[in-house]
Amino acid sequence: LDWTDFSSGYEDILYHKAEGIARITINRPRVHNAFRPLTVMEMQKALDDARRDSEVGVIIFCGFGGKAFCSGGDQKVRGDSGYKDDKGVHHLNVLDLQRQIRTCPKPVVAMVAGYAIGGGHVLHMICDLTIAAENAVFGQTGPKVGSFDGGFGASYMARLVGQKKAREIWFLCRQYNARDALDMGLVNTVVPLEELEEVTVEWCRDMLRNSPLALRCLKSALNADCDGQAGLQELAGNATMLFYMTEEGQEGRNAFVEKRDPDFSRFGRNP
Ligand code: 1HA
Repeated sequence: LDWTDFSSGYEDILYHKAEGIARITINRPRVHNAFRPLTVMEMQKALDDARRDSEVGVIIFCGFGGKAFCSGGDQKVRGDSGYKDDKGVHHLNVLDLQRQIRTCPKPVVAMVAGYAIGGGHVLHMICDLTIAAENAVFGQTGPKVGSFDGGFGASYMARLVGQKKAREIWFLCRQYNARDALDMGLVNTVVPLEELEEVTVEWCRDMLRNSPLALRCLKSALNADCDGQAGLQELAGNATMLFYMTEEGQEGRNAFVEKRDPDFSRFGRNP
């Protein structure tokens, strides 16, 4: 793909777009792409841009270099109540990014080469699809390094792999290879590292050929099953959007703007 570079102004990430695909790359290979608060803020900003860009239909998350997708929170900037930014303020802002990925109405694909560990593992799980390279390594480390993600990191993991496996992954902090991950239902497919981007782009192109509105409604429907009232809000937001697209919905608006009573009489009542 002929990627156009939009990385200017970002320090910790690279941001590219091509043919309806946006690609957000964590660019901290010296620490296996661990994230600090700035990294997360930049990922949020790029994801927001990709969401608003009507030319973009799918978003890829990945890590720079073939060795790591993301190794979680940068333990070297971990303070006593969160991860420190340049001003010394403590953050757990990756939780906001997780919600942003889930509520993004466009599919988000994790393209995983190398380590997806700790908070980096949770990030790939949150994404709609995961394409893993054969060298991918998955696992949680929280109980080893004095952390845990009891939110999506626990409950959504259990939805993906079941309760027994989720407890094993969190309680033992083992590492799993790509084949294990595929068997557990943690990833969608495993491909040779050299083919990782090619296959990911192929999957993206398949989605781009399909109805964006159908994908949008399906994502919110699948979210709604897990996300309680917030999930229903998302799903219902799409119902409202569809209603706005109908003549029946538009009659209400027109009547108000034209200062007359609405006439809904021509709209049938389906059984
Ligand atoms: O749990 C949460 C949260 C929960 C709730 C709310 C918010 C949360 C936010 C974040 C997190 C977490 O992510 S906690 C889990 C944090 N991550 C980890 O515990 C993984 C730490 N890294 C490792 O275990 C290993 O590096 C590795 C299994 C991924 C790879 O091992 P390997 O191949 O032996 O490489 P290694 O030599 O360890 O790493 C290469 C360099 O990268 C080292 O740099 P050096 O010290 O030699 O200069 C290493 O320190 C650095 N590095 C790797 N991971 C991190 C890191 N530096 C800072 N933070 C890291 N996470």
